[in-house]
Amino acid sequence: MVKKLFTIEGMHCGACAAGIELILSNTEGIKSVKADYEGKKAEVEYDEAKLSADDVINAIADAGFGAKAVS
Ligand SMILES: [Cu+2]
Repeated sequence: MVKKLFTIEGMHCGACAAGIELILSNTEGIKSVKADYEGKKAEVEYDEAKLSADDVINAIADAGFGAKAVS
């Protein structure tokens, strides 16, 4: 498992953050998600054997938001 921080674009309220958490936590390979609307970021814990950072970014894009990995 790795924990990675992503910056999120397009969240306009706390419900957006909750939506990201819900969608990502239902994504295979993702263990936990903490989305922060105020901070415009999300911390995602995922199985790097199943997903890459790009896969996480794609899952966030499918939820309707832009994401970038924070290195
Ligand atoms: Cu919203």
